[in-house]
Amino acid sequence: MRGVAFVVVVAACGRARFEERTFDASPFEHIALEAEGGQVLPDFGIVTDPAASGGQYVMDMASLGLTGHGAAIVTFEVGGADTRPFHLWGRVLATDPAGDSFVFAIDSQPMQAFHTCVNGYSPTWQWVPLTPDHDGGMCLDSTALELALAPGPHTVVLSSREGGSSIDRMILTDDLAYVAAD
Ligand SMILES: [Ca+2]
Repeated sequence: MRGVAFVVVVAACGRARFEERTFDASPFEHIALEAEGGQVLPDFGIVTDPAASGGQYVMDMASLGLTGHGAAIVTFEVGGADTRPFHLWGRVLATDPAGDSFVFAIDSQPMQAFHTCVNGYSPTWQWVPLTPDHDGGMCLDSTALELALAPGPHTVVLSSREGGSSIDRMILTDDLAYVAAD
């Protein structure tokens, strides 16, 4: 039977947040993060939605089109003893091409586009992997990007690329066959 543990992490800004980890017999590590669980800087904002995990999600509140302000910053910790590949999944709302991407970075690694349209558009929440940004943002490739993560603390930064883009929750997993779903 699968269970979850909640680790309280006190961020530098003084806000407590919850990092959820599985602790069943699975050899894999899954780290689930609420997008609204860390720092949210304008023009990003927190929106209430009963269909969102935790009842809230983060939206880029900037005007539609390419923008440059705002961020959601969430810290997490990788366990284990070795650097290994992870996939990142996001629970996103991608209704149309006007608001379907963020800029994404982990730690000091190069920033890249996170296209939330790689599984198509939908009026409801869907899970999508972070993918390599090699198709010019045309959302043609839904192959998950491998992120090499060492044990220890890390920071995810989502910043503005297209106003209206929305994200609810993220899962980092070293189970490279895992497909996130509700
Ligand atoms: Ca959420």
